[in-house]
Amino acid sequence: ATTVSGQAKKLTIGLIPADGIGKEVIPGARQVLEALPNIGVDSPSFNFINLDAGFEYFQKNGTALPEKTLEIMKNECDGALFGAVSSPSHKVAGYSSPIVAMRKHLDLYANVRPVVSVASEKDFSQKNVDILIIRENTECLYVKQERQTTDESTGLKVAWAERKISEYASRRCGKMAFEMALGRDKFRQNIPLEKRFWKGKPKVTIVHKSNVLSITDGLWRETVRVVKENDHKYDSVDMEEQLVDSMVYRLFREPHYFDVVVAPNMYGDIISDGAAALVGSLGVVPSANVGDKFVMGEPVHGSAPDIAGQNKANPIAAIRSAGLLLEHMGFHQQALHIYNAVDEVLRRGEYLTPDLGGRATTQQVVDAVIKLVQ
Ligand code: GGG
Repeated sequence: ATTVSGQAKKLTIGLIPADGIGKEVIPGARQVLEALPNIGVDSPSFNFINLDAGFEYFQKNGTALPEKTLEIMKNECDGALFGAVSSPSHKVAGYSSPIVAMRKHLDLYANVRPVVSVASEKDFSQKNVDILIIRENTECLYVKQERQTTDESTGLKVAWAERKISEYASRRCGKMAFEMALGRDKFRQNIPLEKRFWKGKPKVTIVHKSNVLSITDGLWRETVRVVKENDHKYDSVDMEEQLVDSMVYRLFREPHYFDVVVAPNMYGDIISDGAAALVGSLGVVPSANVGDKFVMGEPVHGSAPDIAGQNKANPIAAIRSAGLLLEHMGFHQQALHIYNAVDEVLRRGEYLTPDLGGRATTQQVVDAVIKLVQ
């Protein structure tokens, strides 16, 4: 769907705000994309298509992910931005998480989650954290093969969940981790050494629990290791492993120890929410769901029903996710422009939402970013 008129590419972006604060932060991210000036010859312009999904949509229409949303994304969009979904914690007949389904249908096999410190006037972030978490995005326990039986001896219920780890998915996720470790290293070479958060060789940490789950996590660990061992291209990247429990401990004690972290779906989900606490709030951590043919930006935070509709939600994670979307579509300069504007707003500390100790509204933060982007 990318068209070229003169020098400018027109990108069609699907917007799926979904539930809760998704409806506030995704329009904010859209405004920032619309405000991007022409930078370089490749500067894109945008065409947006609003698309439905989510639990609120399910309650009105009986489906959480209409066919039409998937079809438009596949056939008309160059990329997408997703907000947040509030799946209930109990089983609801006919309901299934739309974000889990979208990642699967669009084959968005890696969820890329940068967690980076910002030196701010306000003291909300640990210093010198620069971690890229890569979460496998299509399998693990999130294949949702659950069932319930009754224990014959006690007559009590037993719940089971099947976990899938495939060599195919582990390999491509591992490859993504080593490629990104090389990419980050190349990018850092342009930053003076004293200003780099990470000063050493690039490093990939493989997260697993194969001392207990020797078949599933064992396959994950071995497959990711082999990605490096079989390709000299990755000789300059250090590789190490952490059991997921010690990984969490170390993440909180020594966040500077990590560069790229690659994890199966559920460990990656949990670790990245935890890591957000190191840099101020879940409200600042973005992600991109990346496949070979499609990218979907998505803030790491959820739908936050407690603050939804109050113009209080932090739009930074969604704005950075729009930047990540552009980055993974090859528009590096434009992405950097967004990241720099966001970092400056955080650094100045004048417009911060309540999660970062401020009083600014969602729209005030969006406006502050736009002022620096234009
Ligand atoms: N943007 C991330 C998000 O919505 N997180 C909440 C979450 O993980 N939801 C899963 C679901 O509700 O299905």
